[in-house]
Amino acid sequence: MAPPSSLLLPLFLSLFLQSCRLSTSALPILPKRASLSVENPDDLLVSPSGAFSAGFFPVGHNAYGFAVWFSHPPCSGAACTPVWMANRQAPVNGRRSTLSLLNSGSLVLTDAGAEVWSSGTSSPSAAELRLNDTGNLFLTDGSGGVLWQSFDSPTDTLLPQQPFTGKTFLISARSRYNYSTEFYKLYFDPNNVLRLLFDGPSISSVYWPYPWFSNDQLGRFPYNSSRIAVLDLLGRFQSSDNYSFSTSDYGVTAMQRRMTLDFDGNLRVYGRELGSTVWAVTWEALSIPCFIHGVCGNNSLCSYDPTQGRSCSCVPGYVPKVPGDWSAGCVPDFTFSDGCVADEIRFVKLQYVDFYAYDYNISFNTTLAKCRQTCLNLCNCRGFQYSGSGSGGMSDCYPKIELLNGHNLPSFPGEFFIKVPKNKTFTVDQLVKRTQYTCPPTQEEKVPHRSKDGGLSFMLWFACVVGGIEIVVVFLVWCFLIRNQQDVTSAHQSYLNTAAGFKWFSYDELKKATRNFSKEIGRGAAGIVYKALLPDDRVVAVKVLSNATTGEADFLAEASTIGRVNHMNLIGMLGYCAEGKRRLLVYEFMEHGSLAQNLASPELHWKRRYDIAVGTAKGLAYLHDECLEWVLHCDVKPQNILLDSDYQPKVADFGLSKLMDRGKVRNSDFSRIRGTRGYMAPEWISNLPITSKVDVYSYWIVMLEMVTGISPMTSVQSLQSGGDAKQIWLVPWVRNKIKGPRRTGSRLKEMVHPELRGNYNMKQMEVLIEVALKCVEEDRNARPTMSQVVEMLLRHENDS
Ligand SMILES: *[C@@H]1O[C@H](CO)[C@@H](O)[C@H](O)[C@H]1NC(C)=O
Ligand SMILES: *[C@@H]1O[C@H](CO)[C@@H](O)[C@H](O)[C@H]1NC(C)=O
Ligand SMILES: *[C@@H]1O[C@H](CO)[C@@H](O)[C@H](O)[C@H]1NC(C)=O
Ligand SMILES: *[C@@H]1O[C@H](CO)[C@@H](O)[C@H](O)[C@H]1NC(C)=O
Ligand SMILES: *[C@@H]1O[C@H](CO)[C@@H](O)[C@H](O)[C@H]1NC(C)=O
Ligand SMILES: *[C@@H]1O[C@H](CO)[C@@H](O)[C@H](O)[C@H]1NC(C)=O
Ligand SMILES: *[C@@H]1O[C@H](CO)[C@@H](O)[C@H](O)[C@H]1NC(C)=O
Ligand SMILES: CC(=O)N[C@H]1CO[C@H](CO)[C@@H](O)[C@@H]1O
Repeated sequence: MAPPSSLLLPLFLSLFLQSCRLSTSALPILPKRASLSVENPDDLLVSPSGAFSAGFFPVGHNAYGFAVWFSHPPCSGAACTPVWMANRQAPVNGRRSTLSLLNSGSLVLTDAGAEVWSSGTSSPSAAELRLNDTGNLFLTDGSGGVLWQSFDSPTDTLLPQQPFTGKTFLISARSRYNYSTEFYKLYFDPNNVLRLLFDGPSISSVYWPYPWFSNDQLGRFPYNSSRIAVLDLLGRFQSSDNYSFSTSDYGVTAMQRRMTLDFDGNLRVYGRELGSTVWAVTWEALSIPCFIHGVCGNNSLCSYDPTQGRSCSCVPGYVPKVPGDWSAGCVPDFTFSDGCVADEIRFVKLQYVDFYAYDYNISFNTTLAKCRQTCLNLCNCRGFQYSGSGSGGMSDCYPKIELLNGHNLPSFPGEFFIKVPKNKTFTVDQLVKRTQYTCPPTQEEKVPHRSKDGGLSFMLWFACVVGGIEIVVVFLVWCFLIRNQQDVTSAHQSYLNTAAGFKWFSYDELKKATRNFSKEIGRGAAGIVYKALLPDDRVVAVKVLSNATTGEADFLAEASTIGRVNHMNLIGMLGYCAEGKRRLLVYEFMEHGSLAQNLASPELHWKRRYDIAVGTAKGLAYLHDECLEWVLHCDVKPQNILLDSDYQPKVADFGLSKLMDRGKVRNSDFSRIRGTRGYMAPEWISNLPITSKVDVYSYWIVMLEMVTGISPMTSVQSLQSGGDAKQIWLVPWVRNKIKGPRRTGSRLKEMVHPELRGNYNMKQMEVLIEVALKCVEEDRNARPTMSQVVEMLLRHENDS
C-alpha cells in the first residue's frame, strides 16, 4: 500500500497550481490535463499581446459560452465583443463547467461532467492550447502542427487574415445578446460564389447578391473553385469569385476589425481604433435593409427610414397574427367564399410595394385588365404585381399566391394590387402609408449615400425601372442559377415551375384530380402513385403514402425537405396533403415512367443510357454535396429513376432519405435498414456507419444493370452458356468478365445489354464499367464520391 504522503502529494500539487493560477490569473498556454473553470472569472487564456482572450463568456442568466473576445482595451462580461464561441447552441451552467485539455489530446467543454462540445482531436504525445494575436485559438502538437483551430469553424465573425473557405460559413446570432444560431448564412454556393442566404423555418432564399442579377452583371467569377476569401490587415476583402471591396477605413493598420453577419441579416465590417471601445461600421453588404429576407413575416411589408430604421406593417385588410412578433406575419381579417367570385372582390392599389417569389402564371407584356382577370380567376391569388417597361399600356404581370418578403420602398416603381372583399373598408391611414411617396425620387436619392457599391446600386435601380424584374427564387432554387447565369429571362422561365411554391392540397381536391384514385401509375414500398389532372390543367403524379404512421409534424418536416430540394435531375414536388391520417405527396408527372419500365425498351439507345447515367449521377451528387442539407437517398434503384418526355432522368422517392446534419453522419440514427435487396451496399448489413457511399454503391448497381440488362436481384446462372449450374451474381460476373490482361472489345461485347444490339460507344462503355467497379467496392472508402463520378462521366460525354 502506498504511504499516505504519496497520495497527498498530487493533491497539494494541484492546490498549489490552483493558487498559482488564481494569482497569475491569465495563462498564455493551456497544457495537457489542465482546465479552465467557469467559476473563476480569471481563468483565461490570453494571446501574447493581450489583444484577445478566451474563456467563459456570459450569454444569459447563469449561462456561459466558451468564447474568444477582443480584450484590448480591457473589458468585462457581456460588454466584450466575442468573435468565436464553442457552444453557441448549448450554453453551460455557471457552476461546475470546465474547458479541459485531456491527456488524450482532446479539448472538451463539460457542464457538470457532461460533454457539451469537443474538438474531436487526439494526440497521444504532446498537445497544448494557445491563442494567437490574430484571434485564432488553436491546439498544437508541440512541434508546430495544428490539430484544431477556431479559425476553421467561425461562428458569426470573420477576423482579418482568417480564411473563409468552401468548408466554412458564418451563421448569424438570434439577437444582440442571444448568440444561438439564427437564419442567416454566409457561404460559398456550389457555383463558387459568395452569397447570403435566409434559411428560415419553412423557406430559404438567397438575398445577396441580389438574386435578380446574373453573375456576369455582378462581376462575380464562378469558375474559380478554390473558394477562398479573406479580409486583410489593411481592410481589403478579396474573394476567389473576384468579389472585393475596401472598408471606409482602408489603409489604417492600427485598427481592430471584424466582419460579422449580424442578427439582422446584414453582413458588416466593423472597425475601431486601438484603445477605442466603440465599433464603427466601415462596410455593409446591403444598403437597403428591406431586401434582407425574412424580416417581416407573411402578408406584411418592410419599410425603411434612415432615421427610424426598419419597420413592419400588415398589408391592408390583414392583421398581425401574433401581436408584437412580426416574424409571425399577418393573417387576413376577412374571408372569401372561395376567393374567385368576381362580385365579392376588389383590388386595392398599393404604390411602391413589391413582394418576392411565389409568382404564379406570370405573363409578360400584358394589360392591367388581363392581369387583374388572371388573379381574379385564380382563387388562391392574393394580389398581383403589375410593373415593367410599360410601353403602350403593356407591362408584366406577376400574380402571387403568397405574400412574402414584402417591402414598401420609394425606390420601387411598381404597383401592387391586393385582393380584398368588395365590402371591406380601410382607414385612410392604412392606405395612405403605402402611397405617401408622391413622386419617384431621383436616382441620387434612391441610392443611399452609404452605399459603397455604386455599380450594384445603379444596376438595381436600372432593373427596377426596366421592369421591376423580380425573380422568383423559392426553396433553394438559386442552385438552379447555375444553369442560366447569363440570361435573366430564361432563368425566369425555369423558375415558373417552382414559382408556385410548395402547395397545400385538400384531400377532396386530390381525390377529384385523380378521378377517385383510378389511374395507378406506380407502386412502391411507400405507397401507390396515381396520375392526376389539377384544375389548372397540369398533369401531376399523386403519391398516397400507405400506413403513414408519421405524425403531421414529422410529415411536414419530411415534405418540406423534399419540397426544398430543387434540381433538374431530381423529381420536383409540387405540394402535399395532410388531413387526418391521410398523407399524400404531389409530384411532377414523368411521361416515360421509370427506368425499370424502360430497361428493355429499344427507345433507350446508347446515348440516352449514357445521359441517364450522367443525369442520375448529377441528381445524387446534388443531394449529397450541393444542397445545404446533406440528403442521402438510400434506395437508389431503377424504379426510382423516372424519365421525362426527353428521357432525361429524375431521381424520385428521396422521401425515405433522412435529412442529415453533415456533422452527425458518423453517429447517424438510421435504425431501420433502408433500401432494396440487390442494390444495397454491404454496410447496411455489416454494422458500419452509413454515409453517402451507400448511394454510390446502389447507383452503380443500377448502371451495371442498365448496360448489361442483368438484374442484381437474380443470379446470372441462366445466362451462362452450357450446362454450368454455378450461380453467379451481377458484380462478380462483371468482374470476372473484365479480369485478365486485356479488356478487349469482345469481352465487353458479351456484357452489353442485348437490346443495344451492338450499338454502343466502346470508350464510354469502358468508362462506365471501370468506374462501376470502383464504386461497388466493399470498402466504402475506396468508392469515389458522387461528384467525382459526375466528373469522370462528363469527361467522356462527347466521346464518339
Ligand atoms: C436564445 O434563443 C433561443 C431560440 O429562440 C432560445 O431557445 C434560447 O433560450 C435563447 N437564449 C437565451 C439565453 O435567451
Ligand atoms: C500564430 O501566429 C504566428 C505569428 O503571429 C503565426 O506565424 C502562426 O502561423 C499562427 N498560428 C496559427 C495556428 O494561427
Ligand atoms: C478576376 O480577377 C483577375 C485578377 O484580379 C482577373 O485577371 C480576371 O480577369 C478576373 N476575372 C473576371 C471574370 O473578371
Ligand atoms: C482563384 O482564386 C485564388 C484566390 O483568390 C487566386 O489566387 C487564384 O489565382 C484564382 N485562380 C484563377 C484561375 O483565377
Ligand atoms: C402565410 O399565411 C397564410 C395565411 O394567410 C398561412 O396559411 C401560410 O401558412 C403562411 N405561409 C408561410 C410560409 O408562413
Ligand atoms: C408588347 O406587345 C405589343 C403589342 O402586342 C408589341 O407591339 C410590343 O413590341 C411588345 N413588346 C415587347 C417588349 O414584347
Ligand atoms: C361582406 O360580405 C361578406 C360576404 O359577402 C359578409 O359575410 C360580410 O359580413 C360582409 N361584411 C361587411 C362589413 O358588410
Ligand atoms: C392565364 C394563364 O396564364 N393561365 C395559365 C396558368 O398556368 C397554367 C399551368 O401552369 C396554364 O395552363 C394556364 O393557361
